[in-house]
Amino acid sequence: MSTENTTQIKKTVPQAEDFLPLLGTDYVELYVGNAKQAAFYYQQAWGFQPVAYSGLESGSKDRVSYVLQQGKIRLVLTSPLQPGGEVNEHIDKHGDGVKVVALWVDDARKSYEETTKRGAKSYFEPRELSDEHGHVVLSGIHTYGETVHIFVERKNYSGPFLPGYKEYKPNFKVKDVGLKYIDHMVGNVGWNEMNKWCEFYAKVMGFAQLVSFDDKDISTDYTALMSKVMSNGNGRIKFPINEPAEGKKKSQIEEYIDFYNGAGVQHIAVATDNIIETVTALRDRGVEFLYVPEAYYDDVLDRVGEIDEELEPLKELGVLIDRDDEGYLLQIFTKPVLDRPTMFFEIIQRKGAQSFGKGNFKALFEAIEREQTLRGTL
Ligand code: TYF
Ligand code: FE
Repeated sequence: MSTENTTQIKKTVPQAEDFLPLLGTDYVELYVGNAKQAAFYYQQAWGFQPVAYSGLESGSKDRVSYVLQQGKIRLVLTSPLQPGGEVNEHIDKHGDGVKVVALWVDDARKSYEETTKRGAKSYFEPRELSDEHGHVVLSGIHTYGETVHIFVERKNYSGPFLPGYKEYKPNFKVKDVGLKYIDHMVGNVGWNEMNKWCEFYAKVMGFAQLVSFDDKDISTDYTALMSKVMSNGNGRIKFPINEPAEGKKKSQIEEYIDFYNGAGVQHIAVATDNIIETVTALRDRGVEFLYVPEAYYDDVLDRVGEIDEELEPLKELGVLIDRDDEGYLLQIFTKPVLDRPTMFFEIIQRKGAQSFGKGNFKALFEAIEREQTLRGTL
């Protein structure tokens, strides 16, 4: 190729070429004490359907994993079958929690190269796995705490999940609750570590900070935390990062860090296109949500203006409402889904708004503080 030609090609390449194109979240894997019962919980309460399984019956002697799906959301629940080892150590230190945030890519080798050459710490080098359904390429890097990202290249694979997993279709089917995809996943990191991890996502993974009016500059009573939102190039992956801040009361982020023994995933926000139906179904099945005082609804419409939904059911369920210049959003938060006050879920319905609910922080953080008071950790 002539130099002239090369120059021409370079000129046509967009300036900020995405060196890590991400197609979406591939799966989220939790290490848990009892995967069978956790799977039952996500099935019965959350409406996830089992799709694949790996364990003794499929030749895995030391660990068992259940793969559950709803909409585009894939959850993997993994437990150890033997003493010792990585999974036990993770559970011993953190309790149940997210180990892997897997990212769907076109090229897992390139994803590994591009990120490790920019400073990512390797979790494992690219490896190819195959079975009768084809092959996948996986690679992995570390992020905050003991959490990792695994790049999943599955364009040459048609099996139910990954090689090593068997299709798993129990006769028992539960009705889904209308969850569609993962909207964002939030990381809690240690004191003064937010910028370091935002820089990691910027430099190592090519993300940019979403400079919205959501930057939580924190010095009120309620919001003893700082947060920035990092997003990948096409906006499909959004990772807000929180750090604790000094406040009048103990930061909810510090409480998390204490109980999780370090940084980790704080909440998984899942999208629905009918939050009233989704939350009603979840509540009927026993999922517990943070309580919001009725007074929140007295003047909420003055703040957010007209909305398509009726206010009464939103108030009855405790759904929060916020607006930005692009539209509005509806959101609600569960109580922690584990005994430790660590991970929880957010249900979110976006009606144009691409922000994260800044207008709700006061009500939300007061609700969290009421729970902290009950735990005696405030
Ligand atoms: O993801 C977000 O930014 C919102 C708000 O501890 C939020 O869901 C921020 C911090 C937090 C809980 C919720
Ligand atoms: Fe959120």
